[in-house]
Amino acid sequence: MKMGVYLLPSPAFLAVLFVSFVTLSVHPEPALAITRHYKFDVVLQNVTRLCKTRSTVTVNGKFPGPRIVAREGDRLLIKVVNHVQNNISIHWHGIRQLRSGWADGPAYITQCPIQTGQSYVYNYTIVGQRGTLWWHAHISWLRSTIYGPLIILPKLGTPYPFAKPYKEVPLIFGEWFNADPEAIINQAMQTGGGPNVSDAYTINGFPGPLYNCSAQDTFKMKVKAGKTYLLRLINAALNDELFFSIANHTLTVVDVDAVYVKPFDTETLLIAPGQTTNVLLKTKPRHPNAKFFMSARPYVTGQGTFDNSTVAGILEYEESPETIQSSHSPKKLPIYKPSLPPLNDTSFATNFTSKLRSLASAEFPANVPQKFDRQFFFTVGLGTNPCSKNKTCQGPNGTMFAASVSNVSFVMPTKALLQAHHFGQSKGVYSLNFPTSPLVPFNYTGTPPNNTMVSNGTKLVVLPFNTSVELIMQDTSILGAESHPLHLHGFNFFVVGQGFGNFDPKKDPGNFNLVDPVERNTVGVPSGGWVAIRFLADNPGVWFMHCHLEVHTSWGLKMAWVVLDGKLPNQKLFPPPADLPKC
Ligand SMILES: *[C@@H]1O[C@H](CO)[C@@H](O)[C@H](O)[C@H]1NC(C)=O
Ligand SMILES: *[C@@H]1O[C@H](CO)[C@@H](O)[C@H](O)[C@H]1NC(C)=O
Ligand SMILES: *[C@@H]1O[C@H](CO)[C@@H](O)[C@H](O)[C@H]1NC(C)=O
Ligand SMILES: *[C@@H]1O[C@H](CO)[C@@H](O)[C@H](O)[C@H]1NC(C)=O
Ligand SMILES: *[C@@H]1O[C@H](CO)[C@@H](O)[C@H](O)[C@H]1NC(C)=O
Ligand SMILES: *[C@@H]1O[C@H](CO)[C@@H](O)[C@H](O)[C@H]1NC(C)=O
Ligand SMILES: *[C@@H]1O[C@H](CO)[C@@H](O)[C@H](O)[C@H]1NC(C)=O
Ligand SMILES: *[C@@H]1O[C@H](CO)[C@@H](O)[C@H](O)[C@H]1NC(C)=O
Ligand SMILES: *[C@@H]1O[C@H](CO)[C@@H](O)[C@H](O)[C@H]1NC(C)=O
Ligand SMILES: *[C@@H]1O[C@H](CO)[C@@H](O)[C@H](O)[C@H]1NC(C)=O
Ligand SMILES: *[C@@H]1O[C@H](CO)[C@@H](O)[C@H](O)[C@H]1NC(C)=O
Ligand SMILES: *[C@@H]1O[C@H](CO)[C@@H](O)[C@H](O)[C@H]1NC(C)=O
Ligand SMILES: [Cu+2]
Repeated sequence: MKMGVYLLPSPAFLAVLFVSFVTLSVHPEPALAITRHYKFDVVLQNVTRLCKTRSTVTVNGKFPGPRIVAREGDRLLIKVVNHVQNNISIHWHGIRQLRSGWADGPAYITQCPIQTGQSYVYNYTIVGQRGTLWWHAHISWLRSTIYGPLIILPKLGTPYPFAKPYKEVPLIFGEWFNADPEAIINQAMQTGGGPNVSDAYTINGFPGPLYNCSAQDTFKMKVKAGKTYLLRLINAALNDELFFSIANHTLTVVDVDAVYVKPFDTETLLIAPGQTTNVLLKTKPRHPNAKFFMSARPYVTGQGTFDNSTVAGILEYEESPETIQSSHSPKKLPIYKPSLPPLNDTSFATNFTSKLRSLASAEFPANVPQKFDRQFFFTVGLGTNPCSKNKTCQGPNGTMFAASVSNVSFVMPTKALLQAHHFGQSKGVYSLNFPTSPLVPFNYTGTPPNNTMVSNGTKLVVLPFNTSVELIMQDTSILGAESHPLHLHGFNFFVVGQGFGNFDPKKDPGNFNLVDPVERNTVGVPSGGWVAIRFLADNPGVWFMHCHLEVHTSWGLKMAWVVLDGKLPNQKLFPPPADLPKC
């Protein structure tokens, strides 16, 4: 049996452990921030799942990739060396990157890709964040195998706002494809059709026993009775939001996207690609003489085909001395399965997300902008592009699938936007005319318009430093309403309101929560509904915003914000690093 057991030692132990391969800066005092060095070699590795072996692009030959552990306040220097034929870039998902936008990672947005044989040192400091984030490739579909946890421990001497867990365990969900994901998306972009769906979901890289030829590849978590474990859940799946539950155990949600929330109990949770959720798992007081599945399967509202399979890991209790003395064979223990919501359970999704509230304590306040300087109304959804004359296309009615924000399907530039902005060379690269609201209003969630064609361009919004922004994102029913997990780089935002149907600018703002709304970096725009977010544009740079369903991003559901430097020296983007890749 492959034992996929990943147990994190307690934070105090980690501090000692890490000194062995971390270069300390000049101050060895433990309370001070340190610089942590990592090296990521991007290499091919044969990986076997579901009895199929595939040459896979990995970091350091590992799938999932290595775990980064740091403390709030630390600087990270991560040297990425590209040994494969693909272009590479890596994004540190959810890290604020204050003034260090050069290290954010999305290819052609903040940097040119790291080409074969080249390297780049990502250099950034973790400021005001603690919890679970993650890192992943941010070019094409390479994040299907290039991803891993990024764990931020609180500063030494700052306890968690909940009882110290006995152990901490990252659980990272992914999607496994038997075919090469790069070939899948390249073919789909050629034909205009929907890409092939995954063959399995995974937990820490393992599909588990519910798939054919997979029982050997099961993530197992061994626990002691009567303890509290902190599970750090990360959804790294490419295209699917997931429900997750552990049979016979209740979970307490304490943190999302590296921000503490008011704790609440739930049997099942929902996690969108890009999101993270920390939960406390209290184990049973005594060995239950049973094993328990930890299962995930998708939440789907769209109309296309999808991977409807279920991944399971196994929660096992360690034998107590009494059990070992008794004659039971542990192999014969019964195994319980959780019941997960139906695949289309929008009422569960709505109920769950409405429970998420910022902790909003004196120590961890919710700094919700109480007013806004600029308001934006964006539609998000699918659409089509025409098929070229001598081609047959596999999108709706012989067209090509597309997706857009406010009917602008984003065209990737061939130069990085941040360089173009910083060096005043935007001409021919991007324009600053992204519409503040749709140019042609329509009944967004009613009968779709006959013409589903999108426009396109590399259009951005410019914001002066410290602008407070309110943004309403409205799903459309063009080609079917669908939930879209929207991710904003460079900021956390507050989710001040959400609802179904069309946003009503007269009635809805009256119900906004400006006291303790959840603060995060990725939010699901409800299927056939809208969400309202607020953020303070206090981070100069060029910041990508996109759907974290990778297929929608490929189709153009993305745009970017330019935040200008402020007047003070500490309000300006750092100069570009010398090794910044060139296009
Ligand atoms: C992967 O397997 C192929 C075929 O067995 C082999 O030629 C290749 O060297 C392997 N690659 C790696 C990185 O081990
Ligand atoms: C990291 O970035 C900071 C801010 O730009 C800079 O002062 C420092 O020299 C950089 N460190 C390395 C090793 O490049
Ligand atoms: C697990 O839950 C099932 C269904 O609620 C129940 O029948 C069973 O007794 C429970 N088993 C344990 C060991 O808690
Ligand atoms: C998954 O989808 C396939 C193909 O549409 C269908 O045959 C199967 O019953 C579905 N399985 C589940 C568990 O819904
Ligand atoms: C969910 O799917 C079930 C079974 O396919 C269907 O009967 C039900 O109407 C669907 N519910 C919603 C809200 O779409
Ligand atoms: C919402 O969640 C609460 C608590 O888990 C539950 O009691 C209630 O039935 C749920 N409501 C819906 C509509 O699912
Ligand atoms: C369409 O056909 C013309 C003439 O045969 C050819 O030159 C062109 O490359 C084709 N375009 C596409 C998109 O296949
Ligand atoms: C495809 O064409 C049919 C018949 O003309 C029409 O009813 C349908 O709405 C079209 N679908 C899309 C997605 O345009
Ligand atoms: C929009 O469409 C919905 C669903 O068809 C309908 O109930 C609603 O009245 C429409 N709204 C407007 C303003 O036309
Ligand atoms: C959309 O197409 C239908 C059927 O062809 C037609 O009856 C309707 O008037 C069209 N609507 C618009 C807004 O053009
Ligand atoms: C953008 O739209 C124009 C006009 O419809 C079209 O010719 C072009 O192919 C589109 N570009 C992309 C990248 O989709
Ligand atoms: C890699 O990136 C460079 C710079 O943008 C580009 O010229 C080249 O075509 C890319 N190579 C591949 C294989 O995509
Ligand atoms: Cu989407």
